[in-house]
Amino acid sequence: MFSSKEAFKQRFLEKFEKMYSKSFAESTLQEQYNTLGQLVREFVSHDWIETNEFYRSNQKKQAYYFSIEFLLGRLLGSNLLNLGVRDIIEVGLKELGVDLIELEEQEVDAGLGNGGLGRLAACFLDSLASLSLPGHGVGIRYKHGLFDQKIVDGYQVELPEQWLRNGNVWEIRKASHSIEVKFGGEVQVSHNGQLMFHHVNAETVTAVPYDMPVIGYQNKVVNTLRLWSAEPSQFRPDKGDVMKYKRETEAISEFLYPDDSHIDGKILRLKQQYFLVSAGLQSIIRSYLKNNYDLLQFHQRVAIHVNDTHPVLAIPELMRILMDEHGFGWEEAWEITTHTISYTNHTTLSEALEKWPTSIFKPLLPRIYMIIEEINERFCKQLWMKYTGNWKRIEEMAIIAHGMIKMAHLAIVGSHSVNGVAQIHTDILKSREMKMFYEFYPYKFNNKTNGITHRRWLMKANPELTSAIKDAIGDEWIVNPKKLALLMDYAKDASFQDKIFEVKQCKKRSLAKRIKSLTGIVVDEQSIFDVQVKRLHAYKRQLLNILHIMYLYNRLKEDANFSITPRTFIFGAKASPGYYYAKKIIKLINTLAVKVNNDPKTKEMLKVIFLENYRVSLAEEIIPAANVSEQISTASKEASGTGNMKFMMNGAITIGTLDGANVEILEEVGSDNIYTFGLTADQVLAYQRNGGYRAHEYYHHNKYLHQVIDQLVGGFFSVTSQEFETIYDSLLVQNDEYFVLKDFHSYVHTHEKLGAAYNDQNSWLEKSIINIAKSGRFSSDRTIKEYADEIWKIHSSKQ
Ligand code: 26Q
Repeated sequence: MFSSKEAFKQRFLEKFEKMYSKSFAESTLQEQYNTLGQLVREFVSHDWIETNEFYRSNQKKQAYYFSIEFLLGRLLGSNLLNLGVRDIIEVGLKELGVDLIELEEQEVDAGLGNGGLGRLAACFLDSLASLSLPGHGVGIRYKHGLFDQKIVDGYQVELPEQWLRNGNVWEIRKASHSIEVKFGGEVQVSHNGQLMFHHVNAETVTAVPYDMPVIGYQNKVVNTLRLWSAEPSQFRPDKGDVMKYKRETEAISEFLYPDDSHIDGKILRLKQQYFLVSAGLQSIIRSYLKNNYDLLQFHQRVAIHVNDTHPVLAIPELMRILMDEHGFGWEEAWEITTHTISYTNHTTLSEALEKWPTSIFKPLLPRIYMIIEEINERFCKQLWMKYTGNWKRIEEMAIIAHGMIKMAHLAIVGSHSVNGVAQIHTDILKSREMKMFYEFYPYKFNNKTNGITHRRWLMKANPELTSAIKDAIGDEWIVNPKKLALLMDYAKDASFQDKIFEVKQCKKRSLAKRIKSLTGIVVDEQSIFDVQVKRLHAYKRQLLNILHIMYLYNRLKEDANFSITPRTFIFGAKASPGYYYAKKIIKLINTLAVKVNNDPKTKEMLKVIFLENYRVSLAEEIIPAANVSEQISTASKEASGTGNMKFMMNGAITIGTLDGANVEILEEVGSDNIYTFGLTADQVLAYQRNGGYRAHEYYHHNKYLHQVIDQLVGGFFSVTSQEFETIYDSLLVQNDEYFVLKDFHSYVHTHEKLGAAYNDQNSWLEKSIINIAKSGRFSSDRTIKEYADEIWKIHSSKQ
């Protein structure tokens, strides 16, 4: 159907007329986008059916990636790329007077995630399909994704996001596959030869699946992302107050929680988690049984992965289904469950470790609570056998203690694999956060360093770089990204360097245009584009970046001999709505921007840009244009980071701490091609242990640092002196929990080296090419192969 542009044009026009019953001359961009999207979706139907049929008839073991977030972004462009029809369609549309890029921009991002964890899930789906692996996503179809951010007078304002406002061409509602999920009520026990548990008086919610195709890269594989939506049940007995029931039911899939670090223990969040898990599992088991498979072999045919602890109720839910609905005894059910489930940890921040008070949990999920109690009791008995008399240790490792259920403990005990997301993160889990569990279950722990899909983050986001690479080394790297290493032969090649320079300039030019249209500010395309885009968090230290810019500004103002290569500092970041400090940092960036950008003495040298509403589609414009990638978290705090990989793949040079996957980036590119600075994780951990850090000493001993900190509260900005007091206090009154002051000197110095290096363009371009060449290791294809081989034991249909 898309074999020739003529065939495409004809189908496109026919489709348009069918959908809109008017002449194409009257079409709007939105209608054109819908038409194309619908056409593409129908085009993949055949392969979708075939893929499912293939998995079924070949009895393929299937993996399901359960995640509370999938941060997909736009789908049209990446679907066309993966289908291999982008060029034909682009030409065909052009002949109809339609610009494909303009159509792509009609699509609203599917922003069903907060940041790293949700985007990782999206990259994994792309890699699973592209590697012809039987692996699918299971998530929630939030009516509203992550809030839209507006900046008003420098402050973040949140608006409800409305990704479904123009419909969603990629999804198919499958009402006939609906599932009933039960909340509340009580558990009755009966004795009928064996103990039987009945969940009675429960409130029922209907989970309706919406399926989205996940298209592999030119391999005819189409996997499924199944997103569940909560609707009022048809089968609910009349219990009065129908409107209240409807409201409360629909609330379950209404909003994505906008918090990615702080757990506030809201009951609705727990409902979301159980809703996802119960609907997901029941539906997997339903189709499993339809194939006449034996549940005793469940773990040989199905792998279930829980993305952080959010879907960890999959463990007691699978136990419940096996025991209460299918008559299994505890031991058998436990054997099946633990062999089915695997778990990834994404954080060591204690405030982000999920805990639920039993007082909330028990009334909402009484049967699940009983099962967790039983898991806990049996686990504690095992602990007692090994650590007899060591009450303290048992108490610390217990799943339920002091009226709280610790979800990470449940995840470790109820799964066969526990992994961190970068080597240093896994090491920290093993040696600190989860040390006691590692000693008890050493065989469960493993590392799976994160990755990103090079299809979206290189090929789609940067077609110019893609063709430069292809011209040099061919296209083997597309299916085998490690082959990007062939570029090493070109790192010193003057004409390839020129090309890479031209590509970067081209992407900087486009971004500069975008910046102009979004903010009205003109930036110098010759300046260094220095970028920090990620969620706003104290530990990610956007503040360190700001203090450095203030320092540069002061030096330029005060010392006529001080000069720098002109720089454009670009920020993008959303703060959780309730995170007061993070919101102040946004205000600080914007306040600094106004000051710096308008000062006649510095405005040729320094620009500060805050791009509002940072999201996947904006990332695709920003990242290819970056010269410098800021990855400056306090060492030990960033589990992996994935932005770091996207920048590297697009030829930016990292300035970063030895944290998360930066460590592995250093390992790949060598110390000449990345700028590392600051405390190491061990040093940070040692300070935390011995309490030996005195932030104010750094304030007193570094006059530049002293100056910028004073400026936060001293009338330097035209705001009240209270405006940034919280930030000032975090540094000097609260002793700078994230070691901003400690690392300041090292950061400034490293920036100086980096700035000097940029001026030697040949050597800079060489570094840039080496980064691209070495980025193959960070393709999520590598990561997913490791999960598939070592954890899930699933196999490619091409084998
Ligand atoms: C949980 C319960 C209640 C409310 C919110 C949450 C919640 C939601 C999202 C907690 C955490 C998250 C997201 C965490 C996250 O994105 N972590 C990042 O994961 C990336 C992928 O592994 C890593 O690269 C980052 O280092 C890590 O910060």
